[in-house]
Amino acid sequence: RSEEYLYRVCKEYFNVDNIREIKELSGGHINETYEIIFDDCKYVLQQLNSSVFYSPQGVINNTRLITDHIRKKVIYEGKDPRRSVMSLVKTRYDQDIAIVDDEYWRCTEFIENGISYNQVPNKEVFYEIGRAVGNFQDLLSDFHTRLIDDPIKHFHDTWYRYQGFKRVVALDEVGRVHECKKEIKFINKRKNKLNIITSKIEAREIPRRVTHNDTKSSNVMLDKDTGEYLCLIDLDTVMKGSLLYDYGDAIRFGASTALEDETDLDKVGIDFELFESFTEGFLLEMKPKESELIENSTKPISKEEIRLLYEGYHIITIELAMRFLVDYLLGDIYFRIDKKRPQHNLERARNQMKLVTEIEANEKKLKEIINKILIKLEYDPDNLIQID
Ligand code: GN1
Ligand code: MG
Repeated sequence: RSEEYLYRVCKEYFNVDNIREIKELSGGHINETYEIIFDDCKYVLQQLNSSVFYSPQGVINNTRLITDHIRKKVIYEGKDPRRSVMSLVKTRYDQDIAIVDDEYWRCTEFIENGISYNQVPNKEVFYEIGRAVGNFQDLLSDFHTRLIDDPIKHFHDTWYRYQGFKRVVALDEVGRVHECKKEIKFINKRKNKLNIITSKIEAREIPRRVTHNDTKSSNVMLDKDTGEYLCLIDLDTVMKGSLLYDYGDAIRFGASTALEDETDLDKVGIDFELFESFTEGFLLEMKPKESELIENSTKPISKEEIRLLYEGYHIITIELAMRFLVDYLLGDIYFRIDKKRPQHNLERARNQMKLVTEIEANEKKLKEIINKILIKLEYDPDNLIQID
């Protein structure tokens, strides 16, 4: 990005004469992000990738609605709204988005003294992250699903993605299928699992909720001093979905013993202590509080959802393996890759497949941990998962 261009974007929002520094923030696989530093404050400026989000304006409208809703609630709860919810900054012309040379930019307030983790350092941190994810669900439980658009169609529609995967394999557009025979077989072998959650949503056996859909630990802000959770960031994928995927995706990423693109597969496994602490934080927040006895049907987690928590973790991990593999087979057009690693997406796919194998080998153990937490949190015994 040229400095000249970035300044033109900034000009939509600020008096650029006062900018001290513009720093690029790396980390995300999709959007481009910068920190804009002034003498006494900071902002986060982000380009919305319009080949991923077909309607950036739709994304930003969702963010506006959701953050306004959450802001009212956190103020009511006596929390600091500048830190307990992401805040969009308006342009000079009072818009939530700036369009500069046909590119879409969005600006948010920098959250002071916050921290987020690419790798979870200990169980206390992951417990708080679990609470943050559960609390986000709680804050949005009374937000009507019809008020928001789907910024990406069929995002966690694992079954639909599988149909796409089969087409990509059949077409073999960039001639990489022969390198990935084993990986393709791995996905095909699990095909029957892939529609478990989506079909239950369709059948209304589990609720369609407003969910975050990208609950990586790096998208959760905690207070740097106290360690307590502040809020979820990266709200681009907030849309209708299942909380099982929010639960599963957070654990997939955060309770793995290695990073998502680690190539030494012996290092990739499940950190059971982290699995347990996240589950506890999450289920604590998902439990109905005494004061709000259930009028709102989607409020507390349902028995059927509890029964499927393990599947949420298992299926989202297969989904990510499949998504990385598909992108490799298409010639790396979606996820940003490290230029020095031509097989980066294939490496990510293999990493996730190793994790899937570990999850499957430990199904019973994982379900037992979930049950242990349900008992500890005094959930109705009726909710315990049957283990066979
Ligand atoms: C992408 O952009 P980032 O890194 O927050 C992706 C997620 C994946 C994640 C895997 C819009 O998220 O779905 O889980 O990479 N976001 C989109 O690390 O596709
Ligand atoms: Mg994201």
